[in-house]
Amino acid sequence: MTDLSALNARFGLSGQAVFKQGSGGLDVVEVANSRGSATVALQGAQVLTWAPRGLPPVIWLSRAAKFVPGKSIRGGVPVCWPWFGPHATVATLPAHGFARTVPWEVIGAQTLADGATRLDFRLVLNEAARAQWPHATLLECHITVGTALEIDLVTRNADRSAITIGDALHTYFEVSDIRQVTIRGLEGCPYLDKMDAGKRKQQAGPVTIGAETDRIYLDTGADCLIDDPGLKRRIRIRKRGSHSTVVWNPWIEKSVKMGDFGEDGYLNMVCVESANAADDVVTIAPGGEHHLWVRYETEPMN
Ligand code: TA6
Repeated sequence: MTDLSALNARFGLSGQAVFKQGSGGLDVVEVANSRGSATVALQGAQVLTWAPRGLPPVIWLSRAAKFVPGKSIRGGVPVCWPWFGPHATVATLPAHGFARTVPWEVIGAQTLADGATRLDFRLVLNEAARAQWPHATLLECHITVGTALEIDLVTRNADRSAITIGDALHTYFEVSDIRQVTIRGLEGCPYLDKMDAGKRKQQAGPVTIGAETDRIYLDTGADCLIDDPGLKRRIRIRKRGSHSTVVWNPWIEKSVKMGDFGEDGYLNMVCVESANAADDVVTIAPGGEHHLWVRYETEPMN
């Protein structure tokens, strides 16, 4: 049980960042400043919501999301670590790793000069996590909430041997209608099509979505743009330290089967995930570190 009063005494920022108990008893920190607002769950250091001040939400959170300690939350920015997708050899281990379903420690909170709020979290590997990942590895997540949302996921190898990780910021973006949306920046990229037995293909033109879509674009460091004519806005996704971009929408059948998308939830979301997946997994030398960094911003689309 988290001591919320102690957290607020140590890291609360009056009028800007307040730690409180959220849905399902999951502790969250609510951020509101002159430039934007967000909610972050301490489980998984998971951004659940974000909106620049005076603008509609940019991050999608399912209306049917389940908030159960130890279970993944549908929406927001789940942190996938230390592997992406199914575990390479042990099928019983959780998809996308364990980082998103364990409590993280708060290690910092500050107001930046431009009025944005920065929150710092650290994942301390508990016994269950070390059983799945027997390496001396430190993981931090630094989240900056303002008119942009910045997330820096930092893996440090404190072991005596190299480690290889897959990771992702598995971000759910809010859109007016997925059928009207265009995703640019991946033109010409090779991708693994998980809807076609993982076959390797090449992207021709911008990405549009009219059915279940699950693609791992490889060897791409490019920014992506989500053009949303319905909301007359473009979401710009900048990234560093990510060699893969995953595009996912479950469409109708899969979203109903998953049970936590809500009625037609699939229509209002698209995942564009900055990742290191499949061929792009990252090896970190002893003493080394790897940053997976993203910056999300919106701009009007005329
Ligand atoms: O990133 C796409 C994906 O790997 C899909 O295959 C689908 O499984 C999605 O992640 C959601 O996974 P989750 O474990 O959060 O239900």
